[in-house]
Amino acid sequence: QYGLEKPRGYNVSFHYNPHVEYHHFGSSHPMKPWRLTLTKQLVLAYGLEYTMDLYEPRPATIDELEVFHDREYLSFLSQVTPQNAKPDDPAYLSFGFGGESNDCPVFDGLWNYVSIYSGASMSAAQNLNNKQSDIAINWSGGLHHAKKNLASGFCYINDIVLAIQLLLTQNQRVLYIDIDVHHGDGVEAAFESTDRVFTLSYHKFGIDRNGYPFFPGTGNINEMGPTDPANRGKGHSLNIPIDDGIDDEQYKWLFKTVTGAVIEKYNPTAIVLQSGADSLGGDRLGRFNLNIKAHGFCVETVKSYGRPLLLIGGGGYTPRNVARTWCHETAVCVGTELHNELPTHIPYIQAFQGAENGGGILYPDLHNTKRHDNLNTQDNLHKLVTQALENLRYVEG
Ligand code: TV1
Ligand code: CA
Ligand code: ZN
Repeated sequence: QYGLEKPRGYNVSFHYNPHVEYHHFGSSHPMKPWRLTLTKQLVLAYGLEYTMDLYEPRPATIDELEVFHDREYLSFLSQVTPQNAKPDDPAYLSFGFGGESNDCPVFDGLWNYVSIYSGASMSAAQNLNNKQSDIAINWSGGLHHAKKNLASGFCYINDIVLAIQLLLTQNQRVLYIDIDVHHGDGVEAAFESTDRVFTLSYHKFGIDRNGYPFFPGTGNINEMGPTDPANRGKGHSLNIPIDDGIDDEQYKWLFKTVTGAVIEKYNPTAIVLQSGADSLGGDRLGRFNLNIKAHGFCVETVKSYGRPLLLIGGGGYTPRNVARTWCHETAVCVGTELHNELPTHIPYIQAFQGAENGGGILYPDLHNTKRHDNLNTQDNLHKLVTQALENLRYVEG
């Protein structure tokens, strides 16, 4: 059933509601929904819309979101506005809003924003369920930190958990893979008590010079889910902690070796890949040194296993490179190669032009923007892989 190269290529669907673009977290906030406008413009400029089925999904309803989130949290989230918000209301802070970091601000249209990106992930999962698509894409989703009653790390609703819940109605085992530079803690926690979902996250892990852990501070190699031997979910999480500055060859080897072992052992019938673009070199919040094609290699690798695939976005804080990467990965899904010279007639072309913006090409060398020395030695990475493979002992295919 799996692994056979399909002669006609893959049916790819693109789930996107353009209203998501017009939301603003606040002027200095690193999360910029208009990176999705840039992504869409590149996808259109390369003509990729003719190679996929396009969907404009409706927003999710509060009842649909309640499959994962608590009712009290949802009713607060659906009613709070910048005008009526009371930062001294105990509910406000306890649900994760505002606070000192202001990672999760209350902004205009917040409820609209969260129900749009969630609706798109659910629409993508439904397309896989009814076999209309082999690969379904939602670049506006991937908000992996949200908990059932807590906003965290720019994430309010966990669209990934909701999509996986839908996939579980048709699949015995779903594999979740997360290449965002941050640990996919919310998805891991949501499925910690089941063996029907395996979560695998690659991320920066460690304490900074200033003594703060890299957000969210979890995801060391020894964190494999619950330790209670009676818990079905024991050992069904794998975390790959990585240090600053990892390069293309190291990451590709690490990803291929570990992901390959997990897929072969767990044998999932569907895969969800969170393709956060903050693992790229030069990302405003990231620490890695990956180029676009090395990031895309992860999509190629997962695609090559031929299982139904839900591909979603996530982090990514240098918008022009987020757009380049997700456009490239859309092309990887449909199986075409894109020319390096960007089409010049596209809106927002200035965002990609000039030496500091990547010189008008699709694949600029992001090593040139490197701000982080590579602290990963071959020896460390080999030990990490050995430990990772050992951690798979609880998995029965
Ligand atoms: C408002 C304005 C909020 C400017 C937040 C960077 C800002 C950050 C801001 C920021 C920022 C974080 C923490 C600190 C925990 C807090 C989408 C001890 C310039 C999936 C979320 C990172 C990543 C949260 C989300 C992190 C994702 N980094 N400027 N906030 N406290 N929060 O460290 O995984 O990509 O940075
Ligand atoms: Ca990750
Ligand atoms: Zn991230």
